[in-house]
Amino acid sequence: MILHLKTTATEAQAKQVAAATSSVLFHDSTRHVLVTPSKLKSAPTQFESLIDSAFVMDNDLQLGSRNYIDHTRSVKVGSVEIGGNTNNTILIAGPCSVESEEQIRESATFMKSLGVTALRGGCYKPRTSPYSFQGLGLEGLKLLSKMRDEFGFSIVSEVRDATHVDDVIEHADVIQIGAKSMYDHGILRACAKTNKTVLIKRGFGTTLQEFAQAAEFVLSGGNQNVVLCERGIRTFETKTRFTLDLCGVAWLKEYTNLPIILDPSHALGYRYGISDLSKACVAMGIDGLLVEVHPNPEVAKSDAAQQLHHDEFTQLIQAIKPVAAAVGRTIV
Ligand SMILES: [Mn+2]
Repeated sequence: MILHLKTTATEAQAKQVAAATSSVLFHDSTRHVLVTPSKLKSAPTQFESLIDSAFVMDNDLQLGSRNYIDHTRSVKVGSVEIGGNTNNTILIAGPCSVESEEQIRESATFMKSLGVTALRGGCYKPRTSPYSFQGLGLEGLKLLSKMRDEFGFSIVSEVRDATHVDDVIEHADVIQIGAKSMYDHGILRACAKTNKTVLIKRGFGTTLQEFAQAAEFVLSGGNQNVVLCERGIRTFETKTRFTLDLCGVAWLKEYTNLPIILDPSHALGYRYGISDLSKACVAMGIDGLLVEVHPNPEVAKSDAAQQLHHDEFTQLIQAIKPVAAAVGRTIV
């Protein structure tokens, strides 16, 4: 259950209700909000005079639930709003990894020429092998900051573990929590303390309920700027890298109030079908699309097989625009 306290309730009173109901407490800038364990179905009568409204939930999908907020929340990606009253589908694009200043500048120059406003690039790579390229770390984040300053992008970059979460929060506009890190409570709690937008990727073995509950850690810590990103789950199929779960996207749209971004690149794992998949994603009326693009994918230090060449990405944008228009959305 979610309890909104009256704006006149003091911090001490809020803490008292929280202790009595075993609730998580945060302040959403207008009022104290308490989230009780979902088994609590009615507000305790002794605190009735402090409570403004109560929302009863049937499970621990609470702050992110449509039963709490019956529309998609408005969240900012840099200066661009998604969700809320907008029909925006934001394009987030760039290389898998920041590899050098020349490479990221070439990417940035190209993205700017296409009107892309959100540049992505990994600096701490959660690789499956310790012998693969691990990313440039802080040096990479500084290069991304430089690209923001020079070109005006918002920067999307990934956190791999809690040791550098503060560096990513400092340098990025959108903190991406990777599929392999979304259970890391150190990262989730650190992201809850900032107001920057947090993009949570679904783990490839994560159920939809677990995925939505990862977002609850950030929301209940006080940061309401959360978006969910489906990027493929592991199935019996081995011909593609993962299986993009569009059924799961339908569920997320129906039951959660968070903007949804899709990542076809990591799902398929190969260049050849990214454009077709992107059209399918956009047709679902999603809030954003995240695509890996590299100036020279053949020599990319990570995810070489799936990153698009620049001309392929130009064609992808042309391909998705009429699909977006057909479902009443605008690519931004
Ligand atoms: Mn990648």
